[in-house]
Amino acid sequence: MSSSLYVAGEWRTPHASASREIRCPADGTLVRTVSECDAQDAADAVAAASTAWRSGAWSETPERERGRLLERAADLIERDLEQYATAESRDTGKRIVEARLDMQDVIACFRYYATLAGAHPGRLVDTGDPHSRSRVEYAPVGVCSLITPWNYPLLQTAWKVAPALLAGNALVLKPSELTPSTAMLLMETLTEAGLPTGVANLVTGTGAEVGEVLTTHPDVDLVSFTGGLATGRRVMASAAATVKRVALELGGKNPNVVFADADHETALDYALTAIFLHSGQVCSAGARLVIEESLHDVFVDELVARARRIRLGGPFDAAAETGPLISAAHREKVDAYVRAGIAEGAVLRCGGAAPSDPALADGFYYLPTILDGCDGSMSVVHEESFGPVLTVETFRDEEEAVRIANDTPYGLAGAVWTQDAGRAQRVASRLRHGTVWINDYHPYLPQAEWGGFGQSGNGRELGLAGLDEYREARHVYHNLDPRPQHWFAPAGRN
Ligand code: TXE
Repeated sequence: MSSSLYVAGEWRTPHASASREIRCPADGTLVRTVSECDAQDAADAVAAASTAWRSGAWSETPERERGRLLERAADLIERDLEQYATAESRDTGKRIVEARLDMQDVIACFRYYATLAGAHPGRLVDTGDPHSRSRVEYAPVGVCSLITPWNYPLLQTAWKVAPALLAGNALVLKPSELTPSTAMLLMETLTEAGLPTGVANLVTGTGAEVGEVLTTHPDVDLVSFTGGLATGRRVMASAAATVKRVALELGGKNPNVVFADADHETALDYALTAIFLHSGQVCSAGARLVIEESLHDVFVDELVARARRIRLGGPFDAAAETGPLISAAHREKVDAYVRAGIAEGAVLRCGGAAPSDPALADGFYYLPTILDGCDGSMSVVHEESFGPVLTVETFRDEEEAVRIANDTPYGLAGAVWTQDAGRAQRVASRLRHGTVWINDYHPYLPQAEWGGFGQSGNGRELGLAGLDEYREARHVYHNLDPRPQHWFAPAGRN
């Protein structure tokens, strides 16, 4: 077993002797055994970050130099891309081609934040008075706890680490206990790129033990968390006692709205990738098909036919189109949502079970599933199953389409398909979701903000707002000609 506790620039032996086997969800093969760190290990990591932060070694490094380090990190990840992608595939079970794309997106994220170095230093403010000057400038927040999930392990890490470092913070990263490998590689990369000792630290372990310390420790100034809604609520409550800054990305239940005038072949094709990419383990997955009634029958029949043909397989199976779920427990959860949907009146059109193929028996696979005849009262429609499960709802007019699409406690992403440009814009501007696609699904850009309305979370990642999460605005007011004001009685007056 190699240590997975990276503190103050070295791989340390954790206090706890516990360990965890990381097994590939596609076939159960052992990937590696890592340390299951404890609360003391987490506190040590916070102490190291705090020391590095207070030393000023990074926070006082000019921002342009910090940007150059991000550039170097991007170059190194590019150099080691195959190693990163393989590690990510083995931890998550996702296809190697997808993992490679994820790594390209990681590189793009580091490069994007590198381009912001020195570009937004603050602004002068007009005081309206020639005898004063005023400016707003930015300071790092301090010590950041970055807590990430298992579906896009390094990508979601990059969205946090790159802006946190550009802004001059120190950090403690806690990856999902199921997928730590690429976070471990990242520590090596950042060190090789020249990051000062203690600025980036890594603790592997459970949310209950390590996560608890990272969200309550008084020396932590900010918590950025991506994960499930229930855990997000706990994180926010834990952080409240010391009024930490909190940024949450908590998934979604995203509507894919298809009008009858949409280009059918394209809408069909994208409806499949919207939900079945990475077996639905995508926070922005198009899990709710909201389709105009007149198009429903022909569209859903063809969707079902195509979903049945999707080929499941492991990361290195060139014929596979999508992979397994992350764990047995997660597959049970997904299946429970499907059962509940059927019990509440949904019609199972395909899937709804693990595949019978013996070649897939050692993995946590689940067949692409379509539930027809759904409505907003069903738990499978309003709660996130986070699996390859598509629910189908119908609408009769634009008003009803918008109402159904917004009928969710979440608000992360949604799409609208129509050839009527006016309608596309009208609907897009009424969707209460942080990302809206028109005649597309899934693209995102590092330079455009990502985040949710409603219970999909608060704060934003990516874009300039994604940097602002990690910096404090400070207003500096300079009186150029200070004189007594005599608001209160001057000295000597009775
Ligand atoms: O995630 P958790 P889980 C959703 C999806 C999924 C559900 C549960 O619906 O089915 O969440 O998945 C850490 N304090 N998403 O249970 O628990 C944990 O160790 C601090 C959506 O796997 O949210 C991990 O590092 N941290 C999502 C991280 O939180 C704690 C991606 C996420 O785990 C903690 C993944 C605690 N008390 C799941 N408890 C998205 N938004 O993309 C756990 N953690």
